[in-house]
Amino acid sequence: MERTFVMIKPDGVARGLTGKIVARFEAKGFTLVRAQLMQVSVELAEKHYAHLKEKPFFGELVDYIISGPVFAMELSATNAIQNARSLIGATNPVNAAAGTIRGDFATDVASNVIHGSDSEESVQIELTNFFGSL
Ligand code: RTP
Repeated sequence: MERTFVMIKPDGVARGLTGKIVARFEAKGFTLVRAQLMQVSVELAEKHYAHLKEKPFFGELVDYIISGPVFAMELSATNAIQNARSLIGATNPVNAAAGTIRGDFATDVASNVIHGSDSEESVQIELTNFFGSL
């Protein structure tokens, strides 16, 4: 079993999609290990998106991720990282296939409902950043 970090972003929580999204992961075969509804601080937002610091949309991205509570999850499954990315779909909802979370629930790259870690290294960093421990 592998673990991954997935976060329902403020637009997903505000739109009442948390239950539907968790159900999709559970139906696929993921186990929910830890979860918390939490407010992201500016410090955590800037750390989480440090790789995008030079992008013109960085300020908007930070404002968006702190705009309301997020639902942070640790999920476990076989090939959890890749399977979660497949369920989530392409970053830009325009390119996300129907049947994926972004394909079904999002239209805008700037508010694309959900985040999933993209590597084992990111999982370790993000679980530590969001839950305070591995
Ligand atoms: P994520 O980390 O959220 O799963 O997304 P990702 O790896 O597929 O994409 P990444 O390049 O790390 O981008 C992180 C988030 O930045 C926002 N974004 N906005 N306005 C824009 O053009 C733009 N481009 C990216 C998205 O919310 C994306 O998920």
